[in-house]
Amino acid sequence: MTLTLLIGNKAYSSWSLRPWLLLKQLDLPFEEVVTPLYRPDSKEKLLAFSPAGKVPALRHGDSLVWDSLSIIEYLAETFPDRAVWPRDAVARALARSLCAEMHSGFTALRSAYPTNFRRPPAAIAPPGPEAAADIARIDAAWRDARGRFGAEGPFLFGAFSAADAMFAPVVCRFSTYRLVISIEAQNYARAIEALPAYREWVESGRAEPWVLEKFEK
Ligand SMILES: N[C@@H](CCC(=O)N[C@@H](CS)C(=O)NCC(=O)O)C(=O)O
Repeated sequence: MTLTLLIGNKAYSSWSLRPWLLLKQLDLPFEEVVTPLYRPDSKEKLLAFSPAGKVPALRHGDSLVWDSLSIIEYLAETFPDRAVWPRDAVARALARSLCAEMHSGFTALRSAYPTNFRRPPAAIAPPGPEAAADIARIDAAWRDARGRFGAEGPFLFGAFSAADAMFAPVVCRFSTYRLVISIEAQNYARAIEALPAYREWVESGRAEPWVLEKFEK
């Protein structure tokens, strides 16, 4: 059964990157449908695929799943032989908590530093107190997961997991805007950036013809 993933512009769509990167890392073949966002016909195209009218969305046979976290859980359930979550229960509880925290939070960081894979790295305005608190919390969360569960590899829980997929767009924000993070967080970010799949996403985003001014401030 074919997996078909609906995604937005690779240059800007942080939510789309998450399931895309996870599918690649799990070595699950899939077809991608790229729909450029915020154009006059975008909504109609998104709604033709998913009733939520947003990316990402995944079609798999009769199943349609939307929202990056739901897609992650669907993949974990449908492909139990693939390591979507850490095998250890304590690590898995932390991984799920971090994913939920990322999914529903860090709004100050997100709005001050939009994901933009095309933008040449350069510092812009320094973070205000709320964005600085978001950055500090993410840095601490990464160090905590790596310190407790990361001994077997370079990722948050050693081997690549859903938690890394969820935080991958933050790696882009930290690098693009040259935000100050700890050496441990920098090393983790370098491990994500070294992934061939992550590189593939970045290159594809840079090659896209669409420019969205609201993400280019
Ligand atoms: N929480 C959702 C967020 C989905 C979302 O807001 N996607 C944005 C782009 S990254 C979108 O589809 N925007 C297009 C629109 O609203 O028309 C998820 O994780 O999938």
